[in-house]
Amino acid sequence: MKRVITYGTFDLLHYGHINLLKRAKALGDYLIVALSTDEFNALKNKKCYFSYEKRKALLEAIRYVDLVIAETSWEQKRSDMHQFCISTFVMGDDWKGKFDFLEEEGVEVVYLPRTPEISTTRIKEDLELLKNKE
Ligand code: C2G
Repeated sequence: MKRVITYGTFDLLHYGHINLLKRAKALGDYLIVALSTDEFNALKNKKCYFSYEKRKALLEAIRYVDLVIAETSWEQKRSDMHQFCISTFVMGDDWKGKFDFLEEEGVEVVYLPRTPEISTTRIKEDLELLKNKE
């Protein structure tokens, strides 16, 4: 059983997130998503539209996702690799190089190309423009 993990906020879930999760799952047999809590997002200076519970429910409905756990700190990754018997750690390549240290824990670190054009920020900005046009 090859277990894969990825981390993120996944607010206003969109096809860029789905593309990432689909490719991450294809790297193994079991995909865990460590979902940023509302409190951790405050540390990341991210204001979410959906609460943790709603973002969790959305992710759990995705066929590629096998388990959603909480991401509560920057420091939990090393221990997560062992606690969840992870083979492969995956992130979009906007994080390229930032988590290479996890190779010291015996896991493969993979950065996947981001899906261009789409982001939660872009969605919010475009909606704001639409609202101002009304
Ligand atoms: N992503 C992507 N393509 C996009 C948008 C996002 O591949 N167009 C990927 C990101 O690279 C990330 C994942 O989707 O791997 C989740 O994106 P965010 O929710 O923005 O995650 P982030 O806030 O970067 O949190 O400890 C790590 C952090 O929790 C990552």
